[in-house]
Parts: sequence; structure tokens; C-alpha cells
Amino acid sequence: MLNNIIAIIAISFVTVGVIWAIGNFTHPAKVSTTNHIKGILLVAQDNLFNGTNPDIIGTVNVPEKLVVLNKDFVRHDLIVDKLNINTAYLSPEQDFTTAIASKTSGIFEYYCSLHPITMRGKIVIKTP
Ligand SMILES: [Cu+2]
Repeated sequence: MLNNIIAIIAISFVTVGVIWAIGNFTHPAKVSTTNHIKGILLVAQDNLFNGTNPDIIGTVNVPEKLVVLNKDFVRHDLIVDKLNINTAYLSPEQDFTTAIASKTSGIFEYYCSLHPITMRGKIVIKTP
């Protein structure tokens, strides 16, 4: 009887492990799928974007995919008022996909509304 219970528990663990492995294989992590798709990845971490709040360079009338990923322990968002970008609050490990698109050249500030002093940078849209 005890052996049967142990066997059932062991089979359950193996089954769960196999299902987990198949799930990982067929649904790889979102971050890795963005690596081979052209676009911009902004990672919110330590109250900065990509460590340095880098300038993002774009071109008039050329939309760019933008993924914002929160790798921090607190919530962040990304706002660009003049380009109508607003990711809403992202919880830890949450990401949001949007686009940078502008019909006019110019410099547009991006920032996190929860940490606007430290998380702030520029999107520079140039004419082709
Ligand atoms: Cu923030």
C-alpha cells in the first residue's frame, strides 16, 4: 500500500515535470522571442531604463516596435506624452509592447510617471 502511494507520487512528479518541460519548449519566454524581431527593448531596472536612460533614435514615418519590460521589484510605466505612448503600470516581470511612430521630426521625452526624476530620456525622431 505504502509502495503504491510512493509510486503514484513519483509518477505525478514526473508527469508535472514533463508537462512543464513541454510548455517551456512550445512557449519559450517572451524576452527571447523579441531578440530576433526587430525593435527596441527598454528594461526598467534599478529605477532606470536600460541602466542609462539611452536616447532612442527613430525616423519620421518609420514605426518601430517598442517593448517595455519591468525587471524591477516595484511598478514602472513608460509615458511619451507627445507620441501618445502609455504602457500603464507594469508589475514586476510584466511587459508591454507598443510602437514609436511619428509623422514629424523632433525630440520627445519618455519617462516613468512613478519615478520621473530618475527614469527619463529622449526619443529623437529624424527626417530620413
Ligand atoms: Cu518607474
